[in-house]
Amino acid sequence: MPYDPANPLAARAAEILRANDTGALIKAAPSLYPHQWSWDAAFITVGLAHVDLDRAVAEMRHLLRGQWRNGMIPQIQFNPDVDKYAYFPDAGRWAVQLVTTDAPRTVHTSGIVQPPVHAMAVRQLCENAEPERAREIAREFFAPLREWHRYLLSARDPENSGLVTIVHPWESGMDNSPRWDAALARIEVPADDLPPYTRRDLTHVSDPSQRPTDADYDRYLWIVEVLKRGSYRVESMYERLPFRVKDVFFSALLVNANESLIRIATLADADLDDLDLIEEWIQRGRRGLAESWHEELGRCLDTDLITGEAINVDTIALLSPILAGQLSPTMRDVMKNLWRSTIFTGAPGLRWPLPPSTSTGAQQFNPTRYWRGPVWPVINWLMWYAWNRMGEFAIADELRQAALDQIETTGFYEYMNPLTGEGLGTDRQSWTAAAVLDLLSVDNVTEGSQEP
Ligand code: 2M8
Repeated sequence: MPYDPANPLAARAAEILRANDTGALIKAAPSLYPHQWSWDAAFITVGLAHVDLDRAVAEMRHLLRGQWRNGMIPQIQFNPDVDKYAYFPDAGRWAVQLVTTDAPRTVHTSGIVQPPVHAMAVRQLCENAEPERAREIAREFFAPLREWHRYLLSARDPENSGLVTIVHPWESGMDNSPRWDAALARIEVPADDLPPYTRRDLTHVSDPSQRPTDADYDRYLWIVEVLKRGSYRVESMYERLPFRVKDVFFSALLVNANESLIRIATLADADLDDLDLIEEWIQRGRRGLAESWHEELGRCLDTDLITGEAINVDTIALLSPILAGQLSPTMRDVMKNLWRSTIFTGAPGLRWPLPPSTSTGAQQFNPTRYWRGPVWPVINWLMWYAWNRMGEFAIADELRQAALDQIETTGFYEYMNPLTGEGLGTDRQSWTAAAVLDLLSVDNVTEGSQEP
């Protein structure tokens, strides 16, 4: 279904993206996030592809200006037009150009990553384009995406496990999820060695209880310091890094992204060697996820590499297998039951049957604090996309309806209280708008989403 400006929700979503567009990049949010974030840009591309394909292509092209020579697509590309005090840590704090020649010379970026949803976005661009234009788009983006995935499967997987190691909670995209509590709590911040700083997020979100704590912020900044002192060369300081986790959600998204990359490679007439390589990455990823499955618990879990222990917390990451897809019939049932159980959409007291970022029954559940309970519209979108891809249309349709109702009632917030439906964080968040645009184009996604 093409974008319909007569639909008020769609028109409002498109207007939010236009308002957040600086002409060069689309800010993740009007003031809390005034730069280009990596996975936000990919989600934005997915939604914008319905409204203005060329602008969506340009968004992805802009993001890739920030790609490092080692293939890494950084978490943030800084907007040169905003005041350096608008967001912290700013480009000066990351200082990537001072410490590594891998970073681009003229574009300022941070020095870590975010989840790899970019190939999925480029695949969406191709699916929304006429055949010749689709081939052009595939040819433009194939090699940079292949190098990005190669980076993740080499520098971030020295064990050859098929699972990606994240070295900072920000890399997971779910900054202060309780998944990271124990690993983070272990980090001792040497007070005399952490350069002073002022948080900026609290000037935009009036209630500090919706954001991470100061103690966690110190740890976030300390890991940045360690990475900077090691010139952001994760491979060479791997064993010394204070935070090292095999992230199943990230790794499942990489499997999904590699499947999209196969499609892009085919359209781009890539070499057979490339196709074989990507196929091998997919198999490796699936093996890694299978090994993260704890039969006795019935769960797919992250592993803290420093202790060697599995991280057993009831968060949205338990649903990672559905992102990778191709589940056995048994596993498919396990995931469907989990989705409908009281851990997720069947939890008592939910305003809508939408999955809380941390289960309402978990001891760490907090309905208003960042990634510790609220519902995230962009995660609803991702889950909808995954269920559709698996051919589970009943679940997907129910989810779509609830996700759209939520936004229609609450607004285009960054996250919502799962119990009251109250909008939290920033309003007019770009990826929330993008999710709405794609949710409103059902026939497009449903038809094109059989398992690869
Ligand atoms: C949040 O993260 C940034 C750091 O990357 C922050 O808290 O300042 C997360 O929700 C992340 O997933 C998201 O990409 C970013 C921008 O929307 O905000």
